[in-house]
Amino acid sequence: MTKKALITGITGQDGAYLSEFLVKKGYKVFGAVRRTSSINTSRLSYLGILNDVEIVPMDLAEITNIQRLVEKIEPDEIYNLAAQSFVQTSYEQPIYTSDIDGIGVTRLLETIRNLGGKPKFYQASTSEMFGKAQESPQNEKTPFYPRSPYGIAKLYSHWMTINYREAWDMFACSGILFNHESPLRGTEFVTRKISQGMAQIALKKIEKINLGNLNAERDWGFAGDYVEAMWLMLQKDQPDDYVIATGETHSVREFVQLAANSIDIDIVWDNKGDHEIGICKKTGETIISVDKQYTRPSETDHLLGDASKAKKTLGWKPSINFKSLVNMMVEHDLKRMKDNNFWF
Ligand code: NAP
Ligand code: F7E
Repeated sequence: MTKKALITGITGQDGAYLSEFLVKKGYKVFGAVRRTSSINTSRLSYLGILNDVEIVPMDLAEITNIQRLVEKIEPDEIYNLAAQSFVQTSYEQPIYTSDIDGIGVTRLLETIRNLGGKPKFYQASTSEMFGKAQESPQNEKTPFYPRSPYGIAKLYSHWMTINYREAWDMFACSGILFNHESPLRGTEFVTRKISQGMAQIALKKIEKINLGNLNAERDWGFAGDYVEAMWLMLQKDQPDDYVIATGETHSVREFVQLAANSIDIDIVWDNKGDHEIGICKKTGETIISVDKQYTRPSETDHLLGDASKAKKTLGWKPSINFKSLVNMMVEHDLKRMKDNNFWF
């Protein structure tokens, strides 16, 4: 029988890649979309799968909506990817972020519990829960120390997912995913901001990119690899939680350097802290500046994941390395800009 999957957050980066993955596997995919003045399905169109999924209206703020929808669709698997996912915004909208990223998950879990606990459930947890990392690398046993309202809301829903698994015997998994990026990444996240900025510099549309903390270190992987891990978790006999990461960490400065290399620019760094600049070696022009508006009130300085458990138990491993990821993102942005394909 055809399996049915309900994906919340289908209009986002991961929602698009997961839809593509599940459609290829033969699933009937339902994609929950919240009401906005213009429905943003551009990522699904970009991957050429908009007509292969069924869009259904659902907001994580509204439990009656969730209940009616899950009851009607009777999915075999629910992937909860919907969230206010931008850390910086969570400092300005901590209550909204807590409601959607925290309580919203409990709304879904309660719905499943009331329906006898049938659909398997995937929760999009995050390395932001490690925040001020207590050890390095971080694995499933590393103590949490979130540093933002986003990380705290996600930690609540992570524990809720575990609690519903233990209390109500539900098949609920939490994937602790480290940063994963792609050409479909939102333009406010640092990787895409850099790849898009470099493409604009190459085509002489802008002169420089303003960034925040260049020293922050992240374990960056490719989103297309990470959605497979979500699916693998729900195919096991027993539900569990898994760290998904590449096992390599790089600074924002390194990302910038490689992205510049992709457009044949070598960067020389000058000054320190808030006054640091990145200069094009050939022309002497400043192409990177630090702007304090992009720094955070409390930062997650260093993340490095240990995905040994996922490798051993799920047979999962990443296929794209850091350098290829950076090149892929800049190349896509260059092509889109040359083609005047402003889908983002
Ligand atoms: P994203 O691109 O920002 O997508 C978020 C999705 O959530 C969008 O489809 C958005 O809809 C939807 N959404 C937001 N508020 C909603 C609400 N109230 N009701 C229903 N839908 C709502 O995020 P992503 O990068 O794909 O990440 C997917 C999930 O993984 C998120 O939960 C994120 O927190 C988590 N995560 C991401 C990473 C990463 O590195 N990407 C790492 C760990 C965990 P609109 O299109 O209408 O805005
Ligand atoms: O920041 C620094 C910034 O916004 C990465 C989300 O998907 O991954 C993502 O959260 C780092 C931070 O992602 C700029 O301070 C410097 O240290 O790209 P980001 P994030 O905060 O790591 C986790 C795993 C999630 O779960 C989240 O949903 O880069 N940084 N300069 C900057 N960041 C931004 N956005 N913009 C800058 O100009």
